[in-house]
Amino acid sequence: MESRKKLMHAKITSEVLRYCTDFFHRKGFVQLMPVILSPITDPLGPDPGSTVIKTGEIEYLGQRLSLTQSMILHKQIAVKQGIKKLFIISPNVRLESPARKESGKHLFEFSQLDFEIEGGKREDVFGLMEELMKGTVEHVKKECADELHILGRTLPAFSSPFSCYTTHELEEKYGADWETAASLAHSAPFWALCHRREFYDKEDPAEPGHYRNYDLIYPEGFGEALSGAEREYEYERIIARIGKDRLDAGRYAAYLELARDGMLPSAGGGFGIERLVRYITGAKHVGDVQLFRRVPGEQVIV
Ligand code: ASN
Repeated sequence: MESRKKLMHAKITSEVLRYCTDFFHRKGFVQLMPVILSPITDPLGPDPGSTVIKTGEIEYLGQRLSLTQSMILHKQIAVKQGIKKLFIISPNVRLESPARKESGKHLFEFSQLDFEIEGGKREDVFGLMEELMKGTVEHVKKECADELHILGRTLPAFSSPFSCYTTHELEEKYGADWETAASLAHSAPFWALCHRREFYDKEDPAEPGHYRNYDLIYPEGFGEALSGAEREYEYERIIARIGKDRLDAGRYAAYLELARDGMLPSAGGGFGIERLVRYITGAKHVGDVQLFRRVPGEQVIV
């Protein structure tokens, strides 16, 4: 059964990739190639909830290069270079603590579908993602009906718009660690707004201390699907945020050089392909849907 399951997960992953890729092409997005090594990558923090123990790095011909943690900074640069709507399916390496082994949703290597829209607003991302989620689930139900049946997974049809809460409301109702409890209390995906996060997520100019960002959360306990935001794009704001986060500005020199005369306003987000497949298949652990498992705390076999 285990090897049969692996084949079913591989087929469903393939259908998810096919649907998502076609969807973004249909909507006029340009598909970019991923970057794997760069002097700059997403700092992934400061985030009190983060358990990434270090950024993967190599030294090559005298340059220190990081393994991509997400394509966010390159997405902003691509928008500045004139690509108005873009997406990338990119490998992300996040060297998570072994304590994440049992979370069911953490991997130290996964594929993220990352997208960005020049001049985009939060609402543009909501509309796009809700259509994509519904479409992907319908597509897999149609193309992989036998697999879903054998896996014992029934997926409800859900309707737009998805429910929307601020993280302040969620914390009040479910406690500081709201994600799993709120996810368990829902049967359809929902949006969680306003997190204190990385420097590239826009702080609301009308309400300092509040952020123009969002997470999409899967229901039934599956937790976070996507994170994204409207972006900080003005040089002074970017510098101020990097300073506030006590990041080493020198590490972002190439990005800051490009940002000096301003990035362009944009919004976007990214979601893990494996987490989407886990939600669709109802797998216990996100590593179960990978053909080559990358679960923190587990030995890598191949
Ligand atoms: N992909 C996310 C974004 O676009 C960033 C991340 O994965 N940390 O905001």
